[in-house]
Amino acid sequence: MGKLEGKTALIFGVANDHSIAWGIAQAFHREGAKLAFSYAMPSLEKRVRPLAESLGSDFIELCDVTDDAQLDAVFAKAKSQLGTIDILVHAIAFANREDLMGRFVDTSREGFLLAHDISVYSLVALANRARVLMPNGGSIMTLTYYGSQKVAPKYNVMGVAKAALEATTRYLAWDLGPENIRVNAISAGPIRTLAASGISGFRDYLKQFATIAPLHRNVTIDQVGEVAAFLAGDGSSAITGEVMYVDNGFNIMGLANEDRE
Ligand code: NAD
Ligand code: 0WE
Repeated sequence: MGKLEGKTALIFGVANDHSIAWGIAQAFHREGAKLAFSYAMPSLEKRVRPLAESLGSDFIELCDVTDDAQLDAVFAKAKSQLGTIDILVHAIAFANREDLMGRFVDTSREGFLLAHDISVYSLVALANRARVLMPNGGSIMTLTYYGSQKVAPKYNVMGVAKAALEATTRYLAWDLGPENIRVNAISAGPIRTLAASGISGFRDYLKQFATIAPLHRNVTIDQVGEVAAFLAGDGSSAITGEVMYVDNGFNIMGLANEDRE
């Protein structure tokens, strides 16, 4: 029997079959969860619908997380169509492309607020709507990156937003603990997804990562999915407010050793 049998998951952040959220959805499906999906823009429906349907899902709703009315609509639909949920996945980030090049010091107020609205506040907005659909407790998770802790050149305003996202994870864990809702973050190593494809030099970034990481390879969306399934399930019932690294050990390193291998 699957670890997530009898559980329902609402997943935000599938754009295509490279998305980390898609790796998570597939892992949840293998463990027997019922799945529901939300996508950001009308143009994504043609990609997301067939993917969702391939895992037996018929809940596929539009929601731009910057719009409270769309947030309310998707949760109203979830209440009527799903009843209660057990798992919420937040795999959403966005910053203006020009803020992911050049210098952080040049970030505009508008760019800073946009990155934080979409990449951080959205977790609060989703959690507060999800918790009322979780009368039996639940598991909420988000995706973060090590650029929150240490400077990753060009990650810039996203690094600052990820630091806020990780703090948000902890404050939500404290607030929702009494409702038996756990809130955790997965800090994934770099993966070539739609969000990464716009980044110049990402190839070298992946190569450098695999050189430095103790396991000397890159991370896959399936590997992130397996950890997400663990965080979603009862096996992690004592874990909340945590940032779990799924990065082949990259984050433990202080100095690189270019000679090894
Ligand atoms: P992705 O492009 O597949 O997913 C990002 C998602 O955010 C997309 O589905 C996009 O539609 C959605 N999104 C953007 N603006 C939105 C809005 N206003 N409303 C609703 N949805 C919106 O890329 P991904 O790499 O799978 O990213 C998922 C998460 O993983 C992000 O939080 C990202 O920061 C994080 N992450 C990525 C990597 C990496 O290297 N790819 C590493 C660590 C963490
Ligand atoms: O979180 C991310 C990427 C998030 C992201 C990506 C884009 C590209 C296209 C947010 N907004 C946008 N806006 C766009 O217009 N990652 C962890 C992947 C990533 O992005 C980087 C990285 C890594 C790793 C950017 C610079 C340096 C490293």
